[in-house]
Amino acid sequence: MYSNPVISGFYPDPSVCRVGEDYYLVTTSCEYFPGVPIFHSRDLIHWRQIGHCLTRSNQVELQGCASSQGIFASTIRYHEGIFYMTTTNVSAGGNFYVYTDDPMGEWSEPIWIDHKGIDPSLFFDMDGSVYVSANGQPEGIYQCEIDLQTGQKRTETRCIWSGTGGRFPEAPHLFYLNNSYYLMIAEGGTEYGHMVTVARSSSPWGPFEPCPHNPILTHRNRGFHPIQGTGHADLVEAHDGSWWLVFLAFRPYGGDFHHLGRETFLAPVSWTDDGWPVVNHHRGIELTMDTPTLPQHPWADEATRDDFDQSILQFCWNFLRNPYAQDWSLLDRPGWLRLYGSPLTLNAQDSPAFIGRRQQHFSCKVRSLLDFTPGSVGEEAGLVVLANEKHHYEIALTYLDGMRSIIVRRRIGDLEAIVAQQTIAEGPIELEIQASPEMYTFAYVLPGQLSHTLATGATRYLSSEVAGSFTGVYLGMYATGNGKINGTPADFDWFEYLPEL
Ligand code: 6LW
Repeated sequence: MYSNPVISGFYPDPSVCRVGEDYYLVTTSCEYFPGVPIFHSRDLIHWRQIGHCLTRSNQVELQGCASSQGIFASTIRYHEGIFYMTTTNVSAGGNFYVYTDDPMGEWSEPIWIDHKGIDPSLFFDMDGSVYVSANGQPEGIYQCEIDLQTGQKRTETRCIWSGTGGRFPEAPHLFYLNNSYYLMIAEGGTEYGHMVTVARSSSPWGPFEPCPHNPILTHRNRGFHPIQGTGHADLVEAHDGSWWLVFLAFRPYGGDFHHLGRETFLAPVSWTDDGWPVVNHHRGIELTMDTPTLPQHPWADEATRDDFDQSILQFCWNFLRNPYAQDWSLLDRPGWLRLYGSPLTLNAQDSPAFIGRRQQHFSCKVRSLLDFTPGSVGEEAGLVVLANEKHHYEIALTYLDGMRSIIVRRRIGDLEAIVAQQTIAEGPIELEIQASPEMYTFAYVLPGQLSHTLATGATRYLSSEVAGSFTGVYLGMYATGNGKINGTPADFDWFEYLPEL
């Protein structure tokens, strides 16, 4: 028995590999930095983040990239002691891979692959050949052989399969099993029509014979099911010989709106007598999966409070695009996270002074103690619920009419308005955002006083359907000078993320 999703929040397009009894998984990160989070598990159910594959700006150029662009789907593979992560920067450079012998450490500089399309995946054949497959145009799965040292092509690129007729054939992964080459892909696009299909051949170049019971996974015919968009999968044989599929799906709320993003799910795989994969005995995917599992190996719960007492940020924290070093510090006021607002606001397709984490639960509360006295008009700092630069809600301290004030602002597309404001006494203040499945509630607490609610904002207007995003909602801290250099630092003493299960 286990619960799905196994990694909640914006963690889509999961790819997994096994080394002994250890499992490693990576997901897409789009415009967020560091890029490509990497997780470790001993049972495929409980995952702990162990770092990121792209931690240096010269590995991942995200400057000015559009939201929901940047880094797309990644694949992780292990070969002869080395881990390889292939991915696409759709905003700068295209397909590349990095490698390491220690997934908890630093990854190499990018090795670029001369292959168009997205969703590159490496396959190491028994004869030492190394193949890259990815999607391409005209729609299909394209493949070439490469030199692993240089990324240089060794063969021409050619289409090896175009799928079963669904749109957007993508997310290819090639496997060698039972004396056949299996090619598993996604079709239908990363939304309600999403599906996983598979084909096999005696050669890595095909021709590929489709599985008679394709799609092997889809929820496109399960209207009103709490899980939708199942697709973009990767397959792994566990250390006990059982087989498992990791894949993305999302959990809409209040009709067809999902704001937590595409998440990572898990399902058992069995095989037909004639060697075709079957996902969860054709029963579809549930939030509670009643199936035998590997011996479970839960990790200690993450601390709900970050006191910023370390000199480095915890793995859950992300910047928007490549951050400006002068915008933040954990050292200038030890024990506090200090943000220096720049002229950039949350509306900028750039890197404003923002540090945030993914919302991973429909119901949760975030709180933070902010010490900030705006020095001049326009200076602002506070907490934000962010879908992208055109869809965000924030509660913040600023100067209004010459008075230190607390505001709540909502931006939905090209509608932006301050929906609540109050003058507020000097001194540190606790800011709170209470999230329920359909609503955010913004409040503040002054020392020794009760919580004071200021305003609300509906979750649906930050959903992927409304915001047009590939990502999910982030909850974070920010500062801005609203067009001017923000001279006054904004100090956050701690940040709490309190899931309500
Ligand atoms: C991913 C691709 C996709 O690379 O979305 O819609 C991209 N399909 O498979 C980003 O998640």
